Amino acid sequence: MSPDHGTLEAEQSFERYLAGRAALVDTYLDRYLPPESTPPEKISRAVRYSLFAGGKRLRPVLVLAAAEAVGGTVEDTLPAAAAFEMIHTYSLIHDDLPAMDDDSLRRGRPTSHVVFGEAVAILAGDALQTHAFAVLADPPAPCRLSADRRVRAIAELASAAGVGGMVGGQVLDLEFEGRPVDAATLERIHRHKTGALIRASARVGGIVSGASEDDLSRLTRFGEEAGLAFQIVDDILDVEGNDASLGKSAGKDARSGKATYPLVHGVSEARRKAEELVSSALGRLKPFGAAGRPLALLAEHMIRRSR
Ligand code: GRG
Repeated sequence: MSPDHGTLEAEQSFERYLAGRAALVDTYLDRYLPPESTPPEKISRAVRYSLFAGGKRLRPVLVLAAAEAVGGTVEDTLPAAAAFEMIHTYSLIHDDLPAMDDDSLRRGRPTSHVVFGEAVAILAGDALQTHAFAVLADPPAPCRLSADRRVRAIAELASAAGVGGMVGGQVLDLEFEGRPVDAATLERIHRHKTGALIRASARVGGIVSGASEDDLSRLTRFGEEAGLAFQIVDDILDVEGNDASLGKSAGKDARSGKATYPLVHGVSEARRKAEELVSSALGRLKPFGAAGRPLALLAEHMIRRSR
């Protein structure tokens, strides 16, 4: 990573590192996306409303930290980081729709369809999805990513977000609402619905940085374990958190009969499983030495978080 963006040591603490990287992502997104005044204004406002609502930016920071582990640069990685946040935000907008989870609170604000109406919320999600692939296909300077790496990153993101990943996981999640699930099915839902995008964040950080096959395998395993741990913690927070602390409706999983780790395994076993997964994920990073430290701290942060 180039020194002008600050190393973890220079930033002194992980919280400052995280805030600094999240701010880089926000600045990039702000410059890349059409201003609110761009006609038709309603859709430009709706896109920005959800994107700049205070999300934690964990996926884009994960892309940046994975790139850092294998010697990538911020300039060449930011378009991919931004693309992951756009896909993630689209998924949240659509997930909150009346046809899916029917939620009225997200990132501490009324959801997109509550503010802009259902049609515009659907279109804002669609717009974010197409913007994500546009920025990866044709990233503005100073990014100098080769066409080969761009195509690989696009393929990776498309497959993680699509039927074999997030969309497929969401379908399973809806299908099993209110029905008993066994442990294997629950893990399958989690690995697809949430895990696929987190796994791909780690992989794409490696891909845009020209990681070796061995390093890419390490990032893949790391992403799989961290991704599942992330969703287990999300399930626990839904039980233990509240609307104000989470910025979304707490207790929603139980009310809508969702398949969750606390439901199937109990809270303490769910917590133990998340710890075990992250400990294994951290082990994958050892060969990266100091360069893998931000990634390691990010994985620990993902399971210690309170929102
Ligand atoms: C609608 C195609 C489609 C997919 C939806 C990811 C997803 C699939 C739905 C989101 C529902 C949900 C609450 C899943 C749990 C895990 C998750 C993605 C939580 C939100 O991610 P955070 O905590 O959110 O990183 P912020 O707002 O900080 O970005």
